[in-house]
Amino acid sequence: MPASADQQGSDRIDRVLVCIPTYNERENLPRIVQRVRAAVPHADVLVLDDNSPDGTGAVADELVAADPQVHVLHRPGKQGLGNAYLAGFAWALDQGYGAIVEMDADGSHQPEQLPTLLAALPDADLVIGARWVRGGSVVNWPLHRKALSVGANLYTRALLGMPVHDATAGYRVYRASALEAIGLDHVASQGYCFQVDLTQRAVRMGLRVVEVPITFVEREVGDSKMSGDIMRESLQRITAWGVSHRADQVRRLGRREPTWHRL
Ligand SMILES: Nc1nc2c(ncn2[C@@H]2O[C@H](COP(=O)(O)OP(=O)(O)O)[C@@H](O)[C@H]2O)c(=O)[nH]1
Ligand SMILES: [Mg+2]
Repeated sequence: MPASADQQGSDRIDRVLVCIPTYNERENLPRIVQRVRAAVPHADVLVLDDNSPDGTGAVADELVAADPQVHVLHRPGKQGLGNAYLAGFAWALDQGYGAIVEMDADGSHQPEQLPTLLAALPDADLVIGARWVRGGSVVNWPLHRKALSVGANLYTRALLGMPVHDATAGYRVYRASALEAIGLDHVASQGYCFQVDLTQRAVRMGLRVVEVPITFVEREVGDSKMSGDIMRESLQRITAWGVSHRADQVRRLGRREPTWHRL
């Protein structure tokens, strides 16, 4: 297994697919798709809709009919953000895309910043659009959401010891070869901790993770799907990964082997 997925040399990183998961984003979807198409005209779009009760799926069908660069996967019901992305990634790899983007539908991840993220990909396997780095920011988030995000990142760093400042961020670009190297079959995270899960898998494999500062803008239309269940899943899984990582470190120290977080 090479340290860098780039060494495989098989990626066509100019073949870009922007994956947009949607649950009740009827009003936001046309606007975000139009912004993506304007900001990065060579990128294709894949909408991942979980049978939204508000009819987002029908709106997606209209966009698909109007533009051959827009695609949709209709899924039977709400199965979580991570689950939607896994379906999108499998589709992207099957279709031969070289750069696979994660982007929220609600405008928080500004398509106009995507060229900056893509510009970092030649020297990276995973580019994270980061809020909690110098130059990064969050606009219009209430104090409790900021505190939750900063706290989750501090907790994640403390437990997992990763050299990443915004492991929970959802604006990302993966090289196809990075997703292939990570192997998606064993990823069980369904909700938002999916982001932390893939970050730790990438770091553990020695893939190049680069953070690029972004300005995250809170949605103006529609409701957040963040919930107590999502937070509980994240807390439980990150704690379990942390305990297993620290136990592994102790075992390796006993055998005088290097630990993966010292990159
Ligand atoms: N397909 C799908 N999309 C989801 C699901 N949960 C959230 N999303 C989408 O994920 C993105 C981020 O969700 P959002 O509610 O804005 O989370 P927040 O930004 O953390 O408040 C949005 O595009 C949502 O529509 C889900 O279960 N399935
Ligand atoms: Mg949002």
